[in-house]
Amino acid sequence: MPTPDLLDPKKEHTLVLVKPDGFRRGLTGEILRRIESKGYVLKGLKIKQADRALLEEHYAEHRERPFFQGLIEYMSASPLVAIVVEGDRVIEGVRSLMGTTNPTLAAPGTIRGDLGRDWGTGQVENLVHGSDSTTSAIREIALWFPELEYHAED
Ligand code: IDP
Repeated sequence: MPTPDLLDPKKEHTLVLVKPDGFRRGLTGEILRRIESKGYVLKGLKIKQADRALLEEHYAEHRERPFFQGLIEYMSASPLVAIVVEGDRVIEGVRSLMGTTNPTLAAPGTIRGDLGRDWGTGQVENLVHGSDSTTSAIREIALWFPELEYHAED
C-alpha cells in the first residue's frame, strides 16, 4: 500500500485553485511563484478536469445566485490546477495575494489586479480561488484531495 501524503493538523492549510483561465494562459508558474515566494509550502498539487458535481459541491453556497450556472461552465470548460498550501495564517495570506473578486477592481500588486482581465461578458474570470475561512479550507481540501490525510495528534 502506498503511504498517504500527510498534513500536520497543527499547521494551517488552504485550498488554492488556478482556475481554467489561469491554467490555459500559462499563469500557473507565476501564481505559484507568488505563493512560494511568500514562504508558503505546497503540500499537494494536481491538474484536474473538474466535473459539474464536484464544482456544484465546491460552490454550494452560491447555488441560488444568478451567476451560478455561468460559474460552473467557466470552471468546467478546461482543466484547472488544485493545490493544498500550508503556512502561518495562510488562508488570510493567500486571500490577500489574490485580491478582490473583480479583476478590474483588484489592487495592483495582487494576482487578480496584475493579471486578471475583464472580458465584458458578465462572467468574472479571475484566475484563482483561495478558501475564505478555516471551515471552508477543511471542507474544500477534503473535497479536492480525499487522498490527503492528517497526522494523528501526538
Ligand atoms: P472569491 O472567489 O473572491 O472568494 P466569491 O464571492 O466567493 O468570490 O465568488 C466565487 C466565484 O464566483 C468568484 O471568484 C467568481 O469566479 C464568481 N463570481 C462571483 N461574483 C460574481 C458575479 O457577480 N458575476 C459572475 N461571477 C461571479
